[in-house]
Amino acid sequence: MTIDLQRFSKERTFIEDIFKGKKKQVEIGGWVHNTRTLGKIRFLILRDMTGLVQITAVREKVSEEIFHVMSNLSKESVIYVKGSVQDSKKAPGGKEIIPKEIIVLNEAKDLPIDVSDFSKTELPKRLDYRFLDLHRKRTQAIFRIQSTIATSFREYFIKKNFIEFQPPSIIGSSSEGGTELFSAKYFEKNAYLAQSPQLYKQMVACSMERVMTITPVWRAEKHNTIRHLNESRQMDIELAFADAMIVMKEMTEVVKYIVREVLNKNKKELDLLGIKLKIPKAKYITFTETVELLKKHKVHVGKDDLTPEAEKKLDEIFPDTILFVHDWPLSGKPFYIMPKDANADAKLSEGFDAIYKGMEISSGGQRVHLPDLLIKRLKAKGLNPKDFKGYVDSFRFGAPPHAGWSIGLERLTTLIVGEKNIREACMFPRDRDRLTP
Ligand code: AMO
Repeated sequence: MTIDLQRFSKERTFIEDIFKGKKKQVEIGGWVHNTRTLGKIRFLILRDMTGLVQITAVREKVSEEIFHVMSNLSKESVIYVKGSVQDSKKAPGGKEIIPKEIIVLNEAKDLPIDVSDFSKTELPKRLDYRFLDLHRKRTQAIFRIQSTIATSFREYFIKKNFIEFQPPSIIGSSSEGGTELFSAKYFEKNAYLAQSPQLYKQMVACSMERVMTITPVWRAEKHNTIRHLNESRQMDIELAFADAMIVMKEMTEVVKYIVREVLNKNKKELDLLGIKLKIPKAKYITFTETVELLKKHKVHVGKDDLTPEAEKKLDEIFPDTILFVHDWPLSGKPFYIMPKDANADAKLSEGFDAIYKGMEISSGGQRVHLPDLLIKRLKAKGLNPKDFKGYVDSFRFGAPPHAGWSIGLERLTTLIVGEKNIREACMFPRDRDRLTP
């Protein structure tokens, strides 16, 4: 069966408006969320993108056909309903629909996963059927929040006169060092999938000054962890005439803005997920101070990196805080990060990591904009400056000092929605074992 979709799109009432408005006759469409039988009454909960409403059919008060359809509906079938709105103390939200017409647009049969609010289907199985998992209110809540995060990021920087740019996804040489590259054939040449927009955002900032992008990146990391994906999205900025502290302060402000926007726009979703979110504070601390602090708490720290255990402890010590760990050891940062005070022999760097809710959400810093120093740094990292010639040369013709960072969109989403596994915050994750759907 079908309906005239053009007519319906004009006449349709969204479910949340039934509860807000005074409209008596409505036409609605959506999915069968649940059904219930009570003697001669059939109840149906209908779900659309805005909410749930009860449809009630009492045998003597509706047609034989409607009663029959209501008695045989399977969950997640898609239906069209025309009916009248009636106040009801017993119905959820205080209103129900008395149906005059019901058309089944597509029947759903033998669901392979449980999509109810109390679903116990495990994550891998849910991901095998992600298109159906997206029928769950909980799953939808996560991605509605993710949409607010990405939109707020963009909004914040556009308001501050940044331009949004689109980096290439196929690149000729590594942007983050030699490992972890997916290779691709590009006609006669070898090419790679971009590990980050790093080199391009620097080149653009050196002319346009303030740039931002949200872009997919690919990393062939073989380990399967709950914090890594092989394809993820990065939210990046780059600023000319800036150092590490200037861009750390930008991150403080944008993360606060994002959290405030999620609190304003996603109250329903946060309630559904049971999340109490606070606008974070910011703290700036050096790597050396961090190591000393963690030693006092008997937590192991790497020579030039923080372990996941260390990041967890830092969240216990500084809850609801974006912790910027700066003056990072140079050996632990990529070739493009400026050595401390632009001194080629420095042990420390102008790079930092940002830790929030027990996980690294971002790294960044001031960049090397001086070609000779950049060549030294490439060599020190065991990379061949010839492979980066175009990039190095771009700093020979008027490149100001500059700095920037990147926040992982799925990482930040995972933490804000209180999940543990990053796959929950990626609609169609790509990991070591998963390439479909
Ligand atoms: P980095 O490699 O630290 O820095 O990445 C920046 C942020 O991106 C996220 N991220 C990931 N998320 C999921 N799975 C992954 N495999 C993954 N790898 C990274 C994290 C991380 O903090 N070019 C630099 C940034 C800069 O200096 O501007 C870079 O890519 O949240």
